[in-house]
Amino acid sequence: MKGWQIEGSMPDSLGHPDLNIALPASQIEEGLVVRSEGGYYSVRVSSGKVIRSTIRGRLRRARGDDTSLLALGDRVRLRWTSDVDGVIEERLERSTEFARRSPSSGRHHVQRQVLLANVSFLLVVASVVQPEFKVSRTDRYLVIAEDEELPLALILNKMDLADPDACAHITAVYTPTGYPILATSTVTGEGILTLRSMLHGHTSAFIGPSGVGKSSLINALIPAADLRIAQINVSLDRGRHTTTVGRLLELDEQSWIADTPGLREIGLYGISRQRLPWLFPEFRPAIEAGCRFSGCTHRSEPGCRVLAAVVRGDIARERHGSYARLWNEAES
Ligand SMILES: Nc1nc2c(ncn2[C@@H]2O[C@H](COP(=O)(O)OP(=O)(O)OP(=O)(O)O)[C@@H](O)[C@H]2O)c(=O)[nH]1
Ligand SMILES: [Mg+2]
Ligand SMILES: [Zn+2]
Repeated sequence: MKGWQIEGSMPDSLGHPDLNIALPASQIEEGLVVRSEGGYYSVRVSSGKVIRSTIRGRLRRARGDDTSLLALGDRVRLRWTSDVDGVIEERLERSTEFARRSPSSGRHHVQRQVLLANVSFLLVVASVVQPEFKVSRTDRYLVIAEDEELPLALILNKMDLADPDACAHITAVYTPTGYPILATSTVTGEGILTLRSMLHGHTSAFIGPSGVGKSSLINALIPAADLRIAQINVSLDRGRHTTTVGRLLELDEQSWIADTPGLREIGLYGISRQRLPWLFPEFRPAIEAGCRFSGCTHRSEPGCRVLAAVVRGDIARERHGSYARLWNEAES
């Protein structure tokens, strides 16, 4: 089972319920989920110790439409069952969530999967080549992050392999969004110091497709992390994912970074067609100014200000193309 997937049946409690009730309150501690895998969670407590934990059955029954009970970055209350094991009693309120449509959703029963909790900064990582940059794929991540109102930046990695014209084109597509764009290379070290300063004081997450260099970037920032990275640069086998379990790593006392597995699928959850255009920041001035028709979907209607902005070059055609594709997928 992959780190994100906390599904299926688990024994109701691997702790001892009767014993737990009798334990003194001092045995309960707050902690941070730094890893989750197959129904087990690694929870870091204030002493720095990492406790292998399972989850209380009661929590599992309260999950509603969420396929994930806990996500990387969750703060929890944990009851120690030995000096290395514990049971999670409670999930504390989240300040932010990053969620997708669960890949195990049925046709009529769409479910949600929270991938990250309490993250204050999302770094959407893409590579200019190997794998090739794709606007449509990148925009899925950006749109979900916008929907959660998460601050974000776009990281363009593998600059050492990049063709300058291709980079200039990508930059031109995203400059109107206003998102910070940072060019990096783990080979030449380009952008790594800037990246480090951007992350300070945040709980950040590196998200993006497999093979773009998320783990390599984290290794460049935290050499002691020694994360597994792909052996070769060109991933011909699209099924290969080097990171299979998300992990939260300490950058410094005030900063954490989540390494996440490249996602094969990243579908929208709970985003309506009405909301979608607002999730493209460079569309907003045109939407606010008002199109000729009040119910304009900004795809092909006459008198549409969004389309006019595309023609003027204020919105990149590729971004509008992403919008049109996601519109088909969004909830009507
Ligand atoms: N040339 C070049 N190669 C890089 C760079 N960054 C990473 N790579 C290589 O790209 C490949 C994939 O890197 P990973 O760090 O494993 O990619 P990832 O995004 O973590 O991939 P998943 O864990 O599968 O999601 C590895 O062979 C890295 O050595 C870079 O800046 N330049
Ligand atoms: Mg990785
Ligand atoms: Zn319009």
